[in-house]
Amino acid sequence: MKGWTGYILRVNLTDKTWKKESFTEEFAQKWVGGRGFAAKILFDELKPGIDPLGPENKLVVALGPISGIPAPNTGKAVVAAKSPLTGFYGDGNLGTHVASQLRKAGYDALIVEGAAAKPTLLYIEDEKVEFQSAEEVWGKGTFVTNEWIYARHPKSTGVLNIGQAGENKVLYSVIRSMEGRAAGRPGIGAVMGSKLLKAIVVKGTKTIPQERAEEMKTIGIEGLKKARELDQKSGWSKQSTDAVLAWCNEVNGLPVQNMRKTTHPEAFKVDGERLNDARIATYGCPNCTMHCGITIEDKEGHESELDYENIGMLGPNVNVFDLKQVGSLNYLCDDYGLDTISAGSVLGFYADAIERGATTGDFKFGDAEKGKALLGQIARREGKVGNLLADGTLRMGKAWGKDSVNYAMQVKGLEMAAYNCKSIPGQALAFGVAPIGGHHREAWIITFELKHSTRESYGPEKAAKVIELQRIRGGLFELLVACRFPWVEVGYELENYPRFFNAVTGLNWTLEDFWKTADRAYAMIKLHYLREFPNATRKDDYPPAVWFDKANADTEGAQKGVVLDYGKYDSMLQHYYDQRGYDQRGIPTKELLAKLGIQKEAAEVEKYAKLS
Ligand code: PTT
Ligand code: SF4
Repeated sequence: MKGWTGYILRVNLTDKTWKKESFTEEFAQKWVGGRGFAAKILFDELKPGIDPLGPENKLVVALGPISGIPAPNTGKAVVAAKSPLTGFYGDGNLGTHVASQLRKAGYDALIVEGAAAKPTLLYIEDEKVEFQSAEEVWGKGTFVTNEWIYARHPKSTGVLNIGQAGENKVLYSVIRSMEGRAAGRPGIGAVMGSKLLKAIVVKGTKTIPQERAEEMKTIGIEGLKKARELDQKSGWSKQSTDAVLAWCNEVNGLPVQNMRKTTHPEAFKVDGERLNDARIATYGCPNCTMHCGITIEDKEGHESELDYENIGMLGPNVNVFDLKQVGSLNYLCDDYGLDTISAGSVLGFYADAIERGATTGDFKFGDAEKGKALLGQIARREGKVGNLLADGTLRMGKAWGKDSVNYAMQVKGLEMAAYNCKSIPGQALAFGVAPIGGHHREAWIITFELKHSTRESYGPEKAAKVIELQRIRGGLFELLVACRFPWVEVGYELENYPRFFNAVTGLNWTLEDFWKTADRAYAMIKLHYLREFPNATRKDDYPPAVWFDKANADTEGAQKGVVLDYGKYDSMLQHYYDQRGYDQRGIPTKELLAKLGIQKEAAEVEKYAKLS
């Protein structure tokens, strides 16, 4: 089997043992890698109902057949576990040297099970696995932990680590890597923390197996050059992801004041142009020629790396329009290891709830200083407020009672990213049906919707576009595993990816083959969901109620008075289910599951829930 190392490293923290396990070519071709491997492994190995923060949960780090190989933007890894935030499968994707180092060490995936008795650093070097003490950095932030690790290992080493938020099991804590990389929004950092696993350090000395290595080298290097050319021509990385902020503000799609408003006259102060002006350095993931990580100096003088989602949620969503202050809030999230999107949503929701009288407190929209203090309380789970806010918006809304949950900007427990969709139905659907909860990664339909389609439409074309994007973004790129930005941002052709895959594996796949594997991975995640929530309904695929609430419509501007329409949303959802072959609850039918070759998994789910 070429293209895959053919091995998974299984580590048990409880008894400090490890095993090198092989997998079959059938497994490799069926699940490809990344999210596919993680979803299948966790489905097979986790019993439904287990405590996500208990030793029964497992952390999976999974790579794909092109991870770590010099080719456009392959320095990425998928991290996954049962999410403590959403209660079912959750994952994230981050730039890290782990992508190449774990594969050079001879593994396509790492499974971490059990829990350590003391703070631990897991050290992996080929066939050497060590359980080292991390007591010296337990209680410390991710920046100090990184420095501590890099003082002992070269910068090319693969490093994953957590901050205080992960240690204290904040339900939306992330895993961090390198200078400014982060992933695992649904609390995958808390899973590491619950295992007293402070860091994973990986070095490998082998060659990643490739069927046609010379061909791969040529097309990979060509690809890297092409991605750089396309980026330079388009000028995208000048403002990087934040290029979208001014546009979102213009089209009434910006999250302002806990997504109550969709635009703000001061938004320009935190837009891509201002970000580029304030730039002090640029960072990126390994194997990337279009580095998009822009850092600025924050209010306290720290270097803080900002992306659009971070700015949108920690800036306008909490009415903070001072870029340096947004930088400070972002720096603290990075250091504590809090997800910036959920953190911004939590702060916005808290200020909103105080304003509406749902709870009491002294935090107001626009108060960046108090916001910073709150982030510390959250990361330490300090006091009643810190402890509640550490649990995310859904639990906060439930605790405050009455109709508070309606204002929690989340889907399936995961806070939504920085797109305010009360007048953007397709993107609202994309959030509603994102398999792990309110993530924009799966289908970012907003630009298609506003530039090439009819904004008001709830028609089948919107459902079709969501599926097309899910197959590419949540499928192809999460399975292979590579960064999607060369394709999505600068137009690097999708057809290149099967070429890479075929060169490393010797297979002859087309994009169509990837769509089938993508659909299988999505169906698998739905099976995780149904097994954990046997009473799942289509309401679970709805965005927050407030987006349908006339009283919450914009009071001025081009989208004045517009909110989502319940009946029309529901029929668009039905188009999505029909086109995907899902039943009325949004669950794949037995017929579809058989077509995707996952009857065995379906039978397992039927022990707990009904399939149609
Ligand atoms: C992703 C989510 C995003 S998506 C952002 S900004 W974005 C936030 N980044 C955070 C951060 O930073 N620090 C922090 N403490 N929390 C953060 N939470 C938020 O997490 C990221 C880039 C970006 S920048 C995006 S869109 C693309 N995402 C990709 C993806 O998901 N898959 C893929 N194959 N390629 C991608 N390329 C792009 O990578 P989650 P990164 Mg992130 C600091 O993980 O859980 O999926 O949530 O990975 O290495 O930092 O690169 O406008
Ligand atoms: Fe990382 Fe940005 Fe390059 Fe993607 S484009 S690999 S997110 S630096």
